[in-house]
Amino acid sequence: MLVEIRDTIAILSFNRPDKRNAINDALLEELRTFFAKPPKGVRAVVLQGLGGHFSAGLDLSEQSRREPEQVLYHSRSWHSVMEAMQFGGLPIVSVLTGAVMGGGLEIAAATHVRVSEPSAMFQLPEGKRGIFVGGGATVRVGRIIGPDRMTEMMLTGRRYDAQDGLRLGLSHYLVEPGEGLARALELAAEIASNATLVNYLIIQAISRIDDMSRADGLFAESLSAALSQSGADALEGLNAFLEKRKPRFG
Ligand code: 1HE
Repeated sequence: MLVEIRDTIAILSFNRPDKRNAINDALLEELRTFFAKPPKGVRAVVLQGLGGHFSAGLDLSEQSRREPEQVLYHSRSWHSVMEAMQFGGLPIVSVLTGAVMGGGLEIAAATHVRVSEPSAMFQLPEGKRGIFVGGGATVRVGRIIGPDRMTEMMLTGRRYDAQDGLRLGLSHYLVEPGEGLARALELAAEIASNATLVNYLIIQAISRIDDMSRADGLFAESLSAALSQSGADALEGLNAFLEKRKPRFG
């Protein structure tokens, strides 16, 4: 995986184009290492796949016959990386091109803002490979498109195109061919200019509140508001608005 730091943005690029950026264990570990300790000063991440495909999912060539226990650990190791991505505190903008399949879609679903190009194809082909999903799709993809649609998607192995992906929320933006990275960088810069604590709360609180009862969720929202509205950044945001200028957060 290539890592390039541009100012406050880290650009991560899957770089196995001849394997359609299939995710082998080594690549998964590179993601884990990056998100376990992101370089200082990085405020947002852009994640893309080189060679026209985001990722064709799990590297099937590494999947020899496995015992249930090994599959359990393997799936849990995907889960821990996806959790680190979704809840690590760094906003991630993904650029979705070509195959966004299986584990590729699971990774995309752990990113916070998804920009697709017209080449994007969304699929969960696991059922066709004789396996179930194991990288978090039931929770993340299921929440985006709903469990009913995910059931149908897996049973039939259907492929959604970029327009469908946009309509269903698998991507948030659909841009012209070749413009995904530029749009993702613009969005990442916009996000990076927010207050760090507010980005952190957006990432942590909204998804967790979804797991809570209504009453607990409302209380968690108030606590998040209390945390965010008492510091220097809240004062700066207010002053900048009143002085008709762009805020400068610490
Ligand atoms: C791969 C993989 C892969 C391609 N693992 N090697 N994912 C899938 O079931 C998707 C499988 N891949 C495909 O359906 C197609 O490759 C694509 C639609 C993505 C691209 O098609 P195409 O015609 O551009 O390329 P290709 O000729 O099929 O593939 C080019 C090479 O990449 C070829 O290797 P080569 O050595 O013969 O050149 C392919 O074998 C290789 N390749 N995809 C390994 N996935 C946490 S659990 C998650 C579970 C899953 O993700 S299961 C779903 C896996």
